[in-house]
Amino acid sequence: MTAAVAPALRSSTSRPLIMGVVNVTPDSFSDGGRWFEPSAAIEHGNLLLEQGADLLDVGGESTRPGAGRPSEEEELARVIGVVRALADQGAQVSVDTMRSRVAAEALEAGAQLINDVSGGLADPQMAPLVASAGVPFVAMHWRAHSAQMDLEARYADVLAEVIAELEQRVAGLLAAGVGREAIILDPGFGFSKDAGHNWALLAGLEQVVALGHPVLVGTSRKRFLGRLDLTAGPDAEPTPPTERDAATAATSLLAAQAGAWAVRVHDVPSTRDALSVWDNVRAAGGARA
Ligand code: PMM
Repeated sequence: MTAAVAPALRSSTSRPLIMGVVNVTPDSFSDGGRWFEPSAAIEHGNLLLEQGADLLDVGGESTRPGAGRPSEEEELARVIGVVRALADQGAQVSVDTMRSRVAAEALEAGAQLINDVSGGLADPQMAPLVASAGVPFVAMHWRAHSAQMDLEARYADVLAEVIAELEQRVAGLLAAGVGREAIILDPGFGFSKDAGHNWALLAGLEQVVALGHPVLVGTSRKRFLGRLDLTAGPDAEPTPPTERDAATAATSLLAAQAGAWAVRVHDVPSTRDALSVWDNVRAAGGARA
């Protein structure tokens, strides 16, 4: 079956879509369990929509470096009710999971997109599920689960290797029957990448976009944005995650400039404003031409 990126998931404006993060986890690095209760998660999702999110990414597994994995039952218990409640209210919902069963149940509950940080590598049943469901699928660049991911942050040329590994993922997904148009790519900021790798990927983002798939960018509140002074050395105290939203907004603007399809963020207003700046400058430039 040939899948397609649902028209509703396309940007109606020239700017990238804003994917608001709803982490239903007790231990995410970025918002540390604040929305762990389902009612709090649903309320938070609604707030993100009011603030201008185009879609919501609901996840029940923390992928912070070193994190352990919840059981499948635990992950289902965390996310399905939240997905259903938000989808029932008319929100476009993405489920952030590496497990095909969680993805399948989330689709039944109303999710419209599967966001798999492993790109289908963690669960061999994920690609067949995506192929038969015909839904858009985010394939992120990934090398290992959280417990080992920092050990895999070794590259001779991070941009070239991430692009080559994303191309391999696309080939694997196509071989499993996933439609080319269903595949959204993500370079996987912070996943088996140190700060230098993340900056290099951001600098080369246009080359990821040039692969011809919609590109999702998830830099929000990540470690490298907590250490902006590159002269300060690796032992400098990073700023807390919740104080990284201005830096995140700057990366959202760079993502827009590189042609990204969507940005995945925790704080919607700051990114919305940054993208409006980009949109307005583009419109003014276009009007002059
Ligand atoms: N980052 C996190 C979780 N899910 N999904 C995609 N596609 N891209 C990302 O960069 C990404 C993701 C980790 O961040 P969080 O713990 O704040 O959700």
